[in-house]
Amino acid sequence: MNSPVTFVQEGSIGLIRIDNRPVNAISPRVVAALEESFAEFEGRGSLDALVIYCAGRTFVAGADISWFESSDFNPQAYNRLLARIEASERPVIAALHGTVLGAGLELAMACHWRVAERATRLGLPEVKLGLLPGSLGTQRLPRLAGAGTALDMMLSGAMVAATKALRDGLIDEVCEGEARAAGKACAQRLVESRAALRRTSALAAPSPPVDGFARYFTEAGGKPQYPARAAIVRCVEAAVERTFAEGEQVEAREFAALLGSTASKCLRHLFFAEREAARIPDLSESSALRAIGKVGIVGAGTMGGGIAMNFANANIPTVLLDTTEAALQRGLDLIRKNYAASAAKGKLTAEQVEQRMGLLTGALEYTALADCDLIIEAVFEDLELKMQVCAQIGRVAKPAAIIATNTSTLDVNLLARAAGRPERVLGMHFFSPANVMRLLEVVRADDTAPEVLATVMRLAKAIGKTAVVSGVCFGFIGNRMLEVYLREAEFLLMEGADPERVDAAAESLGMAMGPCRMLDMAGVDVGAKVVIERAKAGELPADPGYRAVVRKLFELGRYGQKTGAGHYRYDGRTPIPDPEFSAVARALGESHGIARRDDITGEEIVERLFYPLINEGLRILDEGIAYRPGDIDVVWTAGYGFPDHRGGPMFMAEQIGLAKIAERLRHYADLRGDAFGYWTPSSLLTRLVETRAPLSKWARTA
Ligand code: 3H9
Repeated sequence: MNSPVTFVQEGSIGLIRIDNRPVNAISPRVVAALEESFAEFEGRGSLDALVIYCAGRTFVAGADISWFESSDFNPQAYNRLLARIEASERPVIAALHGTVLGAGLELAMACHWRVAERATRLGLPEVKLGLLPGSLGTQRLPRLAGAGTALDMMLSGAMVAATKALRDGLIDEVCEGEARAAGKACAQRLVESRAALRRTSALAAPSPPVDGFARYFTEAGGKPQYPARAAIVRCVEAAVERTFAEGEQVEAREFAALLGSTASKCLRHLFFAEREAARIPDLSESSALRAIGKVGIVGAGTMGGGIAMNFANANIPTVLLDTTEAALQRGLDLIRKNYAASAAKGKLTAEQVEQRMGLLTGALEYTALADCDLIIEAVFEDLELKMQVCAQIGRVAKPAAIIATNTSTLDVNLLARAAGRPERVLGMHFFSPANVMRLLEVVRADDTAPEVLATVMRLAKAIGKTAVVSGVCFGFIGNRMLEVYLREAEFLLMEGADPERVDAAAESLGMAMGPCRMLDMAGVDVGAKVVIERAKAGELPADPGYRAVVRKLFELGRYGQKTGAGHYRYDGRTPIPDPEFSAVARALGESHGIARRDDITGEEIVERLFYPLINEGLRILDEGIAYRPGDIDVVWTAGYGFPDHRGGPMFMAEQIGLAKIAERLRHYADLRGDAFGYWTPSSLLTRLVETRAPLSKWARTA
């Protein structure tokens, strides 16, 4: 196998080139090869300087994250190499391009000079993996850029532009051309000027941040589920108060502790799960992809407008269609308002707002969609209406166009047939607000052509979405599991647990918002209409106690935040416990023969909300609706506020133990009766428990 690192000599300059695609991640193999190449430079005493650069699209974007899972992971060899590079008596220049991240930036900071192409972005994103920079980033960055800037970068994990990095002292030069050539030119200049070598570890210890460490500790301590945050602050404090060597020890200790933490394991799992989700098992690499040069959206409401913004943001011309001039104008005005809000926060310039608005065209006639490559219907969630809209789109769309429905629950196979060309149709389920939420469920219908699916998955990435493929079933992956969760929340309410207790229990697990507050925010009416339609279609148990709460709230006009009352009363957006709701829940419980209990604990609430949801997730896997457990984790963490530090419901299930979950499901079946069958452990759960097979390794065989 070719070495991922090569050394060449050009005149009196040595060049080390790292080529370990896709992102030149540091692995044991790269460390060994780098050591070898650096030794070669050290051995050639006639050379004046060394340039380190990378092939491909980026400089080193970090350590190879899969390396952390191996039992012999140890950053020491890499750290020693960085110390050796820094100690070199001849100048070593890092020539940067692409995304210089984690161990890559740590390598750059160990060099004596850093030159970066203008489009380069730099960052220490370890915190997003529940880690901290473990190759002296916590010690070198504060010395270069100051403690405050270092803390901001490491606690956010965000990338900074080369121009800002230059202002902050993190790099020394921004070049216009290619990094390699600029690196060589720097090397020559440094040699000629006999400039003293600047070793980062030898720089004076940084001053503390302007407003001290207390604020950072308080903020980090407020998020104990993310232990990396406080650990980062402690490391920077060590950089300020102690010697470099002592700081090194603090960092090593903290890094080792985080590596074994549950939060980090969960976040690392999600990193790979998100990328794995983009791979479709039965699609060949060669599935021909189509360029999407123009998009059409039917329905200029909140959803349609939000969807349109995604495309305008990605510089794709978009036609927005509605039935009346007034509806269209309202939609466009709302988009402008959203962009103006971003501009007010400094996220967009006035020119960018105009440029994006300029990409949006309003239309009243379907013929305006004739040259679109992708047409998404985003009309009201009503099967009849959506069938009509799909049929109309099918009549005007060009033959190669892809037609997508933004339904959140309906049968995509029916809509695909209504469009008259089912092989060109799939679901694109955006989450509200569609311009903000990063999840996109891509629904593969029975006849969807591989090329159509592959094209939409690639497009999803281009517009910054985290896409997961789902098969066709009610609610797809996310809403089908949500139904289970909300149903159980309702039974708890009717048994006497108040909304605030139900929400507090869900939030104690880490959910962004408990089920009652969430439904009040999303709209009780929206949830109720789905339940009512499904009941009409005979898809729900006939028992009138089933989902009785949402139906009653709808009947009472308690739609949630928008009407000032739902499960709570609202003062603006602030929920206030409401005795009127408690009376409603009590009356419902009595009329449906649900026994009232006053011994419901927080633990019971958590188990009853999440264990049936996990059970449903396993059914979804067994039926082939989701390809893998990680896909379900991505749906719930990216779209439903499930805590990422728990890795998603399926990853959490494995941590809890599948046998325990099966046992508790049976316990609640005994306690509550199993009239609806949902306390019965699913067949996959039973099989996994019996065979003691890990869920994470499960893969569909059919
Ligand atoms: C670290 O450095 C610790 C050190 O301080 C101390 C220890 C020594 N490892 O995202 P993409 C793969 S912690 C392994 O789709 P993009 C990725 O799985 C690390 N694999 O592309 C995918 O593979 P596939 C700190 C990695 O253009 C492919 O590359 N660094 C890694 O949208 C393309 O990735 C980070 O946390 C990795 N580090 O975005 C950076 N990175 O095609 C994490 C990528 O088989 N990475 N892959 O699915 C990123 O943020 C983005 O990947 C990046 C490119 C911005 C680089």
